Amino acid sequence: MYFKETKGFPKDFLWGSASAAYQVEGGWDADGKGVSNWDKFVRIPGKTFKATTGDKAVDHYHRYKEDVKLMAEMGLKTYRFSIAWTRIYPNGNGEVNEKGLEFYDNLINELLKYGIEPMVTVYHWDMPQALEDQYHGWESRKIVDDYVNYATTLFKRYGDRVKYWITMNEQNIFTGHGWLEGMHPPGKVDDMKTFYQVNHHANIAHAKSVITLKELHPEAKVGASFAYSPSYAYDRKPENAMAKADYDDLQNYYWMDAYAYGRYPRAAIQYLKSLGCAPVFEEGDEALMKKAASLIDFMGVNYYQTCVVEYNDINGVGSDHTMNNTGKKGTAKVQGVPGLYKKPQNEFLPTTDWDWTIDPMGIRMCCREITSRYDLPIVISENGLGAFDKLEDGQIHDPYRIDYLKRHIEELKKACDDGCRVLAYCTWSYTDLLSWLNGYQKRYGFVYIDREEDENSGTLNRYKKDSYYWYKKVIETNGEEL
Ligand code: BGP
Repeated sequence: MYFKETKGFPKDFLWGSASAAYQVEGGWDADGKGVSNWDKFVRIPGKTFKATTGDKAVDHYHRYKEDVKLMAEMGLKTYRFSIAWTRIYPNGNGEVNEKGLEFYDNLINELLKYGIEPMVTVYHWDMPQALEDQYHGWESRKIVDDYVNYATTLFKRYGDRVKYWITMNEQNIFTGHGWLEGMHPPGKVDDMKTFYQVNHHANIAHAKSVITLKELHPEAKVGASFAYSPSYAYDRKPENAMAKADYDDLQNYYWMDAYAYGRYPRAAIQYLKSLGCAPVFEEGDEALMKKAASLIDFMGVNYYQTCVVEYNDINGVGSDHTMNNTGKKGTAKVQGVPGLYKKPQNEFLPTTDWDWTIDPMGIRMCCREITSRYDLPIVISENGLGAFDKLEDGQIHDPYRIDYLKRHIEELKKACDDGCRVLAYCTWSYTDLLSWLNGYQKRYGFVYIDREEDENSGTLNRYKKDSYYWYKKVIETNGEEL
């Protein structure tokens, strides 16, 4: 039926929670796993908060049964997790590692045992280092075949049990942090031309894998997860409204249009051409992107915050390649693109300790925009609050997290009432885990994990936070009781 007849969350709504392999698994060299770009990057001094690594992470690799049991007790409907490419193909291509495949067989079977729908992210940033060494990873078109080969292995092995697939996690973030900000591997700065080419390779890898998945499993549901920050024009000054249009074309539609329409926004390409940075297409790319766009089933949205956009003249602020990674509130600086826009703080909204704007209504705006522009179903694949939590007498009182999630879910419910077809809501994250650049002190989970930045501290024991019991109720009542 085209129009929804019910209000609130649909009956079969997937209440979920999410993680990523590098952030939870640990076992970084266990059972034949290869070295990833992140295994290497975290060892470069100064790259991560207090030099934290995912070597051990929260040891999900060895404790997945305990973690899944906690999910089952909570009543979780779906668990979104990613697969480590290096467990499947230690060298990125070549020999497949059966032990790695088995780990995810076991995890998937464990989830299904409790009726939890597995939602698999094919790529959540941990690329085999061997591919970096062979041909500079995403910079080379060669990665397309290796990615598709890896993805196809997953589709064939798990496609009988996994219905929901996410090809890429936050392509905009891993490429932006990797080639413009120097904060993620390969740590390059302001390399605009490569940044756009890398994105094009990722789009082709995504497109080919979507097409392959649908050939193998036509009933599968697939999309990509985009880090979506809707924007507000600073004020009603026309030049600020135009700055917003530039921002949206270059920062939001550039990715979402690629997934949903199979093309890049025209104004963005014109701008990139003027800088000599437009991506180079191979013959057939356009058709591939269009075909994949016609096949995707949903737009995946990782929603954390909105932003304000103001015109920024040609001599204005650029990016100083920093962000608040310490949790010292108020240390983030205004960043921008000279000649286009800058992003001042929104004085109407509070922020987290890491200076991320808290804007529950933004999640409704994401849904409305996607519904109007693409008319696609939506999977909220991440949403959550990073905070300092305290374990006291085996308990963690996190009313701030409950409040954050409650207000976002209220707005999401309104989006459903507005007619948006929202299929799932995954909080970030299920257990506490490694924050890529912020160590273990920035916590997101419903389940507290006893560990600090230091590899040898903490028992890694699991504790349910207050928010765990709260979300259980939310699931039980299908979002009626918040
Ligand atoms: C998203 C990533 C996640 C996760 C989350 C929180 O961008 O997909 O992997 O890390 O953000 O971010 P952070 O850990 O920086 O607080």
